[in-house]
Amino acid sequence: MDWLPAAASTYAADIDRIFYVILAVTGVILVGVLTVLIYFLFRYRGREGRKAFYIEGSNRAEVIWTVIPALFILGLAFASQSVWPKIKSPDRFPTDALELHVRAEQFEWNVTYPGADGSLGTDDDFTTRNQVHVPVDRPVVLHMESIDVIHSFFVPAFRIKQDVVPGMQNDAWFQATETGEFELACAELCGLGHYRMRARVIVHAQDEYESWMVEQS
Ligand SMILES: [Cu+2]
Repeated sequence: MDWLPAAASTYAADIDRIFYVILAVTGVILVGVLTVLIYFLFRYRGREGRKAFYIEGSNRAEVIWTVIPALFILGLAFASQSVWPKIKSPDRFPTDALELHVRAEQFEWNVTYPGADGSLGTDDDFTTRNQVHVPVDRPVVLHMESIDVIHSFFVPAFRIKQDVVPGMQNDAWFQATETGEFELACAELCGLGHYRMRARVIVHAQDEYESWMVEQS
């Protein structure tokens, strides 16, 4: 459906599927509860000569309305098991990935690239500010740090959102499936300039990326 942002990463469709399942389950429950609520508002409205009466409560009803939602939540947890660990568990990150270092600070994203030698922490590393350049169809692992407060790395088109907590290294990965420009926004209210803590993610074709790298380093 096109009211979601473009789905431009390998796991975007998996995330969307879970989103729609949860939306359907909670949507049906919402409509059901509201329908009963509105019906009861009319059915039991105050009327002349009608006395209020006291309800003792029912253990059976309580067990039913506790167990059924609990089963739904367990079901959703199991249904998402094939997706969540694949995206979030560091031990399942792609191993052949391009590794970038991301330093978040009030109010910008600084991205360090490995340069021509392909490894971070060497002399030919270089950094861009509020721009993230990545190649298409290649996994990218982000090693992220914040130097001040909590920020959150959010690229809606890739369905990636990862908090970046000061004092920790927070890793995340994605693999873009489309070339073009996408928005990176900070998704954690991080101060007065939070609204302008955004960057462009530029997804290059593979060969174009190589030449961009060489140009920069
Ligand atoms: Cu921020």
